[in-house]
Formats: sequence, C-alpha cells, structure tokens
Amino acid sequence: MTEYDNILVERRGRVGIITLNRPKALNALNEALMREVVQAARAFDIDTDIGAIVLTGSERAFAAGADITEMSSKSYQDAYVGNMFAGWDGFTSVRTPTIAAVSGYALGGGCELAMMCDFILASDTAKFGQPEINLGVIPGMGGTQRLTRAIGKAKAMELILTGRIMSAEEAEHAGLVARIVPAAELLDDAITTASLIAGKSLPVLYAAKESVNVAFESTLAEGLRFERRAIQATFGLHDQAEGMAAFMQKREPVFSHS
Ligand code: CO8
Repeated sequence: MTEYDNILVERRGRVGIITLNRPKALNALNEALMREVVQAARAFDIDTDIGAIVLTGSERAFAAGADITEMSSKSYQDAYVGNMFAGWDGFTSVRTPTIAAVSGYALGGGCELAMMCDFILASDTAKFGQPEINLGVIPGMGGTQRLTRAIGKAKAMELILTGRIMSAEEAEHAGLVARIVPAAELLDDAITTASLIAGKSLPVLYAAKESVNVAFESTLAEGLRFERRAIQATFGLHDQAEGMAAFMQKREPVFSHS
C-alpha cells in the first residue's frame, strides 16, 4: 500500500479507512494532506473490493480547519491562480459511500470536509463550527453552501456570521449529524456501519448515493425523474435478481456487485 506522510490508510474487509494524521496541528488541512486524502480516496474508489470509506481524525480533533500557517502568507494571486481548495473536489467525486467519523474539533475546513462525506457520525465530544470570520475570511471549502443545506439558513447564518462553535448534541438536533456515539466507540461504530453498507450491492449503492445527491442539485420533478430512471436501471443488475430471490427464498442475499 502507498506510504503517506499526513494520513494513515488501512482496510478492514470491504471498508477503507483514512485517518487524518497531523496531531501537532490538530489535523489542520494543508495542501499535502489534501492531495493524500484525495489520492487515498480515489484508490479505494476504483477498488471494487471496497464498498465504503470511513474518514476520521484523532479523539481531540477531526480537523481544526484549513492550515492557517500555510494560508497566512498567500496573496490573492496565489489563491486564485493556484485555485486554492479546488483539489477537494476530487474527494466529493468519489462514488463509494463515505462516512465522516468526527471526534473533537471539526472547525472551518474540518467541518466542511466532514460535510463532503455522505454522512457524519459524531462522538459526544465533537464540536462543529465555521470560525473563518474571526480570521478575516469566509468558509472556502463549501461551508456557506453545504452547512446551509444541512441545517437551514437561520442557523447556518448565525454560525458563519458569529463563528460560534456548536456541540455534537446541537449539531444532531440541527440535522448536521446522523447519529451521536460515545467517544470510545466512535471508530468501531463507524466501521460497523461502513461494513453494513459495504455488504450491499456496490452499483446499487452508487445509484442510491447519486440519487440522494441529485436532491441538492435539481428541482423535485427532475430529481424524481432521475430516481425513477435509476431504480429502473437496477433491474438490469444481477444483484436485483439476487436480492429479490433471496427475499422470496427467506435467506440472506449474496451480492456479486454486478
Ligand atoms: N491551522 C494550523 N495550525 C493549527 C490550526 C489550523 N487551523 N488549528 C490548530 N493549529 C495548531 C496550533 O497552532 C497549535 O500549534 P502549536 O502547538 O505549534 O502552537 C496546535 O495546533 C494546537 O492548537 P492549540 O494550542 O490552539 O489548541 P487549543 O486546544 O488551545 O485550541 C482550537 C484548539 C480551538 C481548535 C484552536 O487551535 C483554534 O482555534 N484553531 C483554529 C480554528 C480555525 O480557525 N479554523 C478555521 C481555519 S480557516 C478554514 O478552515 C477555511 C479558510 C477558508 C479561506 C478561504 C480563502 C479564499
């Protein structure tokens, strides 16, 4: 497996795990780390033996934001010509389901990276926020868009304009987080959840993920049309025949991911 400097990568069965690993900087997201996360996620994505990806950090911090030390000396020209943060699009284009397992700080780019995943599992110690306003900038990796879609305008505005940090409990109530898990159980729970997902048919997971994401990018009518075409297409899969046969034969399905 490829060696990385800023992340750890491992597999557990059909689950790929990417752990952000810059403990001295609370996993601040510098460009090298971004390239590694995207490279590792893509490698898992093209591997059909992987059916779900868990992205996590440490107990103290999922990630405390984009790397302020690296950003502080950048000029407008550097940011614009270098297309700062655009590389993260490589992570959001991954088709394999992704779960963010968040413990501790998920601030700024850290919160935005968690929101790039398909859903967030949070430990009871997780803290979410977009404190960029305190640095004289605004969220730049999707925060103004994904947070607003996730928790609504009023709450997103309040968080982004004040820089206030919210607890895991508040984030769950607001709809940012799928579930809260005790800190000590977070990674195990995330891997168990990912294994459950990875046991489903991979092409059907792709179709489900793509269809849910269309809800954020289209009208209801277009989304419903997309969904209908997507479910119709599943009837071309061996796994649809297997899933329905298994139900009728009162046994567990064995999906071939085809
Ligand atoms: N970048 C770089 N280093 C960081 C970062 C960061 N985002 N966060 C923490 N660190 C470093 C600290 O500098 C410190 O290093 P050192 O030990 O060498 O001094 C180490 O991590 C530990 O941090 P603290 O000592 O500060 O730990 P505390 O427990 O006291 O505080 C906090 C933890 C509250 C998380 C605090 O570190 C903090 O406020 N961090 C910054 C949070 C933040 O503002 N994040 C947003 C960053 S901006 C962003 O993500 C998007 C920018 C979009 C720009 C778009 C432009 C076009």
